[in-house]
Amino acid sequence: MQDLRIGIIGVGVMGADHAERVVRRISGARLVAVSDPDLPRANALAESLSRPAGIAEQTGAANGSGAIRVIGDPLDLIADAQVDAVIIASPGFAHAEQLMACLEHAKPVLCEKPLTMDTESSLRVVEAEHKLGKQLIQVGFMRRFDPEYAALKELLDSGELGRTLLLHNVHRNKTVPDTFRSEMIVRDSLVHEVDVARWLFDDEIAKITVHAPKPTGLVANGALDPQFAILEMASGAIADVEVFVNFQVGYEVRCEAVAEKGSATIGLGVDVLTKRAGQWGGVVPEDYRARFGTAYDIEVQRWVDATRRGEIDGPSAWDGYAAAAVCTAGIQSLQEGRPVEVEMARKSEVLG
Ligand code: ISE
Repeated sequence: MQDLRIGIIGVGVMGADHAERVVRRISGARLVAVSDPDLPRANALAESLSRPAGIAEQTGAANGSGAIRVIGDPLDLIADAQVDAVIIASPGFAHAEQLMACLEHAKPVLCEKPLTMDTESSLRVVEAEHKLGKQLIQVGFMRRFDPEYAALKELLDSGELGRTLLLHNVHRNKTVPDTFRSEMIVRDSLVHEVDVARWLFDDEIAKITVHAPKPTGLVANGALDPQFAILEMASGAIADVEVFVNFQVGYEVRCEAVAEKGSATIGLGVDVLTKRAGQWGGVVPEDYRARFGTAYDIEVQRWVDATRRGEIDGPSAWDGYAAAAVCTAGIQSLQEGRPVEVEMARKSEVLG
């Protein structure tokens, strides 16, 4: 079978990380094109990845992949006959149009979260995909591919601990850029735990309350950071989430599930404990690329393998839509200071 020829849209932090992953670590796929409004950035990345690793002066093929083209307009990349499948790592506001173009050209796509910016546009994407009669969209909720989260899911699903009653989640970033405002904390960060709660409970979120304690004094842009969300599942279970994106220390993501006959915690970061200079401890990862590197590798490899079989293997457009509906309600809760019911269509009505 031929290698899957991949085009990546957006080569900022995550897109560049995926580009390197596809070129250096993923089998059965080749990176053939990138697109980014920052052309010098796209050119530099394409050039560096078109060279074999470690040989800076030489140009030409890397892993037998050939040169990586830079295509200015993301819609041209999607339409390009040499691109079989697309990774969207552009900012969320660009996703709806790019996803619709992928559907129009029948291109399988791995789309970073959020699926789109709000409930309505996400539903339009779900409906357009459904009309095609084939799942082409997978959403980049990478926690589902992290070995620790996967083990937690397996344990909870086994029933060994009885029914799961509560989830306590912590999601902390070292810092974020000034452009990262209160709504983005919901739509781009909390959205991960929205998906985790839906996935671990295998249930929809019926109501969300987002509380904003007095913010840290260390952000200049007035963002409400940290935030504390309560997610009420349709079945009556509850998840709470602390999101704190200017924690200063490093990247920390934890999840504790409390069940009828025990609890289980992941994300303690207990790797190598060292003792030196009168102190003991370990390392806090700098960011999500370090913490979830393995999860991203597994996610992209499984997406490539599934795409070559004509399938998806991970969170669907529906999962992206459900998360968008919860985040839309979450932003309203943050603005109005009250719990907000999640408004979303019934799955059976949309997907039959
Ligand atoms: C970022 O976009 C991510 O997806 C990270 O996983 C998350 O921790 C971060 O808050 C987001 O900005």
